[in-house]
Amino acid sequence: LLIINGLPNGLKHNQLYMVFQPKLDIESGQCQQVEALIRWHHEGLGAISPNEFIPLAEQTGMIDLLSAWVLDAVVAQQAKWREKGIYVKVALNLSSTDLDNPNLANDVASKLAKYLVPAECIMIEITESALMVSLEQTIVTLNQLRDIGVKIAIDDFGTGHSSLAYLRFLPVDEVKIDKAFLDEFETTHAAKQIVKTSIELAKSLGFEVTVEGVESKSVLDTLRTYGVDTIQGDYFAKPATAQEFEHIYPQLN
Ligand code: G
Ligand code: G
Ligand code: MN
Ligand code: NA
Repeated sequence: LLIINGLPNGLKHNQLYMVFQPKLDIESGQCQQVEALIRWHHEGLGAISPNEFIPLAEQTGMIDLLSAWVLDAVVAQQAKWREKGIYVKVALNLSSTDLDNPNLANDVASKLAKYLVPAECIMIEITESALMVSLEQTIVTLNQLRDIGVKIAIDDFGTGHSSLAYLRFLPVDEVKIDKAFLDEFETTHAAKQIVKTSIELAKSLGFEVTVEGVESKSVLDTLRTYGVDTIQGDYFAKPATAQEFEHIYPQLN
């Protein structure tokens, strides 16, 4: 918990920054989107994983501060890239607390206006479990975001308890199959079947499908036969700083 008390100071002293992992179109291999992921290089402790500090930020209420910073950083970066002729959508991760905030859609709209970035350039990834918290406000917020033109992706799909049958009533554009299934993909028949049938059902219900955690060519080749739209994983590209991404971007197009 002590770590999280250092967050405001960390933000002030530029210890936090975003990295970007390409999401590639499986047909063309082109990078039309990236996922923005936060990193914290703590002055005393070195790199702290978001797996550690995001839950703490949520518990302490500091997530508001953090997510506001992420939103600003992502949209500002988006504007810089557009000036340089790099046109990629950026997906950012928000937590359930953010979706419970009745001002979120307004905050997003103001940020887009501030940096003159079109709403279609931004996607919001929310976990399945976030959907289950405070459902009423969450649905209101999601609909407001869709009205603005922001796309919504369900992250870590398959780990929570939502079903695709239920998701089709929500303003959801994309489903991201959880990495956990990919870890077992080649060793466990069940994991493979879950991925395969989730993709088929999601596609037939009209969702875009991303598979993340792709680490090998053999997995990629199998996924091609499943009809996935977008793939993300270390096999193609690891999360990169904005500057690194600008260097690899031409090779991904
Ligand atoms: O990038 P990495 O694998 O270390 O991310 C670990 C977890 O932290 C993932 O579940 C990811 O969704 C989450 N995460 C990464 N960046 C952000 C962020 O900016 N905001 C939120 N809320 N979660 C993030
Ligand atoms: O929970 P969420 O989907 O937001 O988490 C995304 C995280 O997954 C990112 O931090 C990213 O670093 C990680 N990730 C994406 N692809 C791979 C991969 O192929 N291998 C591993 N080990 N991690 C990955
Ligand atoms: Mn994500
Ligand atoms: Na995920």
